[in-house]
Amino acid sequence: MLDRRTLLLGGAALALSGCKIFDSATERDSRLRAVFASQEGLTKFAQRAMIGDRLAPEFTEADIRQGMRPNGSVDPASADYRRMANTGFADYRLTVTGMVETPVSLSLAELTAMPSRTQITRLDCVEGWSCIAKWRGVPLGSVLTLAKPKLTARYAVFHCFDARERSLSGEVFYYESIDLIDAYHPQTILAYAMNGAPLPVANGAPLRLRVERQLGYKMAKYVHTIDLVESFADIGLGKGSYWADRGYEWYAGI
Ligand SMILES: Nc1nc2c(c(=O)[nH]1)N[C@H]1C(S)=C(S)[C@@H](COP(=O)(O)O)O[C@H]1N2
Ligand SMILES: [Mo]
Repeated sequence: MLDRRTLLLGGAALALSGCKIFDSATERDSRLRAVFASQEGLTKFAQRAMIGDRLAPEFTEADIRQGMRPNGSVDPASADYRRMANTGFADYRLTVTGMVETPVSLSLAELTAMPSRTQITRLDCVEGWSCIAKWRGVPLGSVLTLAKPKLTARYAVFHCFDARERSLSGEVFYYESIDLIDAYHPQTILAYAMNGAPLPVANGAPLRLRVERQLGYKMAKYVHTIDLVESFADIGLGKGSYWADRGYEWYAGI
């Protein structure tokens, strides 16, 4: 039978092994320690340990029961975006920059010519609803590989065309970020088609991220630039995303 002493010893042993993880992490990389030590780091670490490389569930055509409910921005107002939308995004380019060996700029034609992945997946919004749709796009990993991320790059930051609000220092544009583990996950794609048709403006045309093991707000719509960074401390309010800057979790695992 467990007595109080055994419990205490067990607790001490657990605490010790916990410290050991932190200490060896400290020796290797002090930033890693900071991540583990934070509450969010613990949540992310635990979720990662449980999901591993698992795929998010995929569905069948019969599971697509309704249109894809648009949420957040549905029609970016910037002049640049309006002009592009009016010409079928013929002069759209995706820029991949930052900590890469070869910055690249790709047209929609170039993106759609790359090998694609199609997946029927669900978007779960933090507001409590979800929608299933069929997405087709280019694996984000293939696009990053073209740009050759430097070894020190840790996050992909997605910059979007839609301003969500106006602050004293100007317009505040939507942005998101994921780490390179999620970026190279096989279901992480830059989608340009939805339910067999070009991606509608309301759902993020011409290109939006699908990162299937996280909540809807991670799936940046209207992406124009992917910036590879070592830290997102200097971007926006420093939390790695428009919504993380406003109190939501950066790692929104489901
Ligand atoms: N650029 C941009 N991306 C965005 C948003 C946004 O307002 N702007 N809203 C997010 C939220 S909260 C959700 S739930 C999904 C909604 O995607 P949908 O419009 O295709 O349903 O987009 C996400 N991506
Ligand atoms: Mo959302």
